[in-house]
Amino acid sequence: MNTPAAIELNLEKIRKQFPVLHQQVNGNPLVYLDNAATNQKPKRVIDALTRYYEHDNANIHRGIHTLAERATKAYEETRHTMQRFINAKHVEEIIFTRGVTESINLGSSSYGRAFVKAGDEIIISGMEHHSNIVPWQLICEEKGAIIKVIPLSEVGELDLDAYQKLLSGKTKVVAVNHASNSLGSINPIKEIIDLAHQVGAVVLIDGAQSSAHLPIDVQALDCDFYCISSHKMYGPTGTGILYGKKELLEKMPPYMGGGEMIKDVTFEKTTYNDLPYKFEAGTPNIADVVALNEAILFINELGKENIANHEAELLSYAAKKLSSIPSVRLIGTAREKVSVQLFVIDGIHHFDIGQMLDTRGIAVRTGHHCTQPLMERYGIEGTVRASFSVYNTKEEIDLLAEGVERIVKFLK
Ligand code: C6P
Repeated sequence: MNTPAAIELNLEKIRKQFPVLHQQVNGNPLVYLDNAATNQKPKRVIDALTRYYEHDNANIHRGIHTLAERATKAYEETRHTMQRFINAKHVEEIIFTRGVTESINLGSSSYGRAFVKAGDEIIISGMEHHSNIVPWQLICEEKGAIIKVIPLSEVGELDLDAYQKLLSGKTKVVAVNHASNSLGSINPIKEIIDLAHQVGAVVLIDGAQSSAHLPIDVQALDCDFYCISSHKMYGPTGTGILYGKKELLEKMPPYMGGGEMIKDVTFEKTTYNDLPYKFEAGTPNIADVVALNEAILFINELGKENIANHEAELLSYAAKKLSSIPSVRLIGTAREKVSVQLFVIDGIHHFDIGQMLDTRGIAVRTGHHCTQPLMERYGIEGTVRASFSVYNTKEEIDLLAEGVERIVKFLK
């Protein structure tokens, strides 16, 4: 893994690499604070997409002509870069998907179909995204298995004592996020994984909110599955990966049938391709996978530690500024967090806040953030969410705080 020395990031230089940031929205310079939904793309990623379509476009793993070979090479190069990015032992442990949602569905459906049976238990946490709840409910419904939920404290930290009590010989799978898209909490996944392994359960980690911010070493973590979306780490939409331990993936049945995932087809019987192709049926999202390579290199060159340090500074600055505004209430104040901050203003609907901020060019997310059970835990319907990325500045947070202050003054 590439770990450049700790450096102060040159924000001006970084911002120049993101064309989308340099525009006016509703007559104001864009302040993009919706990075947990999807972050923006540096020019090198956009250029890689164009370059691919202008020079190399062909289907992969099929043709023997020059373009097909170039396209295949570029696609497979991203697999190798991703292998190094998460320190996977084998390159065939990296399966390209459409993103975390598909990665979790692939994992839950294929592993679940083969190994989950009636009466088994699947543990998730109270701060999961719907993508890490519903796929497990589907498999539980099909198999007669049961979901158990790890509770969390008021500040947004998982209750590990309660987790230990939930674990038993019946636990087949533990599925939790590395970092919460709503609360920002970074979960102690190494401890969660080790405890699950003690009862023989496999562990799937939803890495949607960690891949751009936290170091990931799947071998050190010893997780069984790890899911990543490209578009949350400066890469294109529509692609991502499922990492799975080779010995597990080999035992799992295919998720989808079609071209590419087969060795031999007759009307009587089909034999399946080797990993990773067994799980990559059909023509994949070649161009976006190719451009994802540039996004990983972008992160590596800046250094995740440097990115994380900058974002941590932004987060604590934002938390301080927002909490000093009368009637603003922060939700999610765990000790370890990625750069996501939820807040509500008592008496003002979050949609109104979002809309009024948009008139000032400030993009935030409002609503339940695809975590309805979590909102229920806090007795609220939704919140405003500001989430920060490597290109954000303290000046932008000042604009957010000023906007919120005005809304409070205007509406109260
Ligand atoms: N969260 C957000 O605004 P996809 O959409 O498949 O790339 O990722 C789904 C997903 C799964 N888990 C977590 C923790 C996530 O944050 C997300 C996506 C976005 O918070 C869009 S809902």
